[in-house]
Amino acid sequence: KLESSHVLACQGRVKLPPPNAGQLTEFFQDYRTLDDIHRTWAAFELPLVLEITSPSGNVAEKPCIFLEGGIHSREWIATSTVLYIAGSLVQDASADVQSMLQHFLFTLLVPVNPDGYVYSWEVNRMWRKTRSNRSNYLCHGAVAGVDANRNWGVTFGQTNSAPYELELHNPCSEVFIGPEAFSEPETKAASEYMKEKQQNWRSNSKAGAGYVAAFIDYHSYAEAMLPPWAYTAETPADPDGSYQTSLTSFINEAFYNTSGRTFNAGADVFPPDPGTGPDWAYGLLGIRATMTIELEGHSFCLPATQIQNVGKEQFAGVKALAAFIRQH
Ligand code: ING
Ligand code: ZN
Repeated sequence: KLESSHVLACQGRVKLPPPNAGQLTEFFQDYRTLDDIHRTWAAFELPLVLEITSPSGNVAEKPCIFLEGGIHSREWIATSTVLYIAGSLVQDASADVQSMLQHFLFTLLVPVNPDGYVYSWEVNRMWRKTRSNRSNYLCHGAVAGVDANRNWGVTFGQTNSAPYELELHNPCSEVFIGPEAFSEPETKAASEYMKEKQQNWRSNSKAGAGYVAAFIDYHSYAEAMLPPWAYTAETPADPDGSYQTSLTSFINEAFYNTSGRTFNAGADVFPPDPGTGPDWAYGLLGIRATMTIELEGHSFCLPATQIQNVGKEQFAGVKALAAFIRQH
């Protein structure tokens, strides 16, 4: 359960007592996290990925659905939702989930930015960026951090807007791109995982190495599905563009059937942003089923009572994604 002090912290930069492991466990009980994740946060700067599949079939050959949440630390519902999906994958005994697990390997990276996540609990609820500490990139003498969703090696720092360019290079800005592409261990690790899988598949396709079939990066809060491109309002050329439009419509049907609402969808829903994860996954690795999903909320401080609703809605979306990939 979310403590009321944490809700209050949403209104400003309130210094909170650090959450202890017990509090976190209690908080996550609602969506069935794995205790190992807490130990991972405590022991490493980076989380390990969760790889979830069924024992039947050759795991190495299965196409991979890569889901990540919490690249921006204050977007707590993104972290909770990927954990909820992990819980559903291991606990849902229904035939469609079992069939999905026979066909796919699910890789879940959550939270992508664990020290930022802890910082948003302990010190500043509104912290968005990484916590990398570079003496030559400080903001008023303090850790500047990098916007990990501007730090991927695609269209890095590219913009037509002069004021936005200044922001992208300002360490105090919420969209600071960092000293170079993949300067952050978070983006480096996530991209290396996907790149390695894709390279093995290309060089080894006769042996049936699995490829990355889908990549979803969960954020909050806009209730939107954003397929490529993020760096421009344009949609990729067909057939990929119409594939992505059909995919978001199909997922929207699943959302509607579960939560009674649909999300805005399209490449033009947000103003252009360079250096984002989904643009890299599509542009560099050719993963067609790629998007950002902006979850529900009217603030970053969604009440804890919404954790399960959003989790259920998004798990329905993941099942639709898997079904769509198998059909097309
Ligand atoms: N929004 C996204 C951000 O990184 C976004 C918006 C999504 C931009 C996808 C580009 C691509 O700023 C949040 N809430 O972080
Ligand atoms: Zn975000």
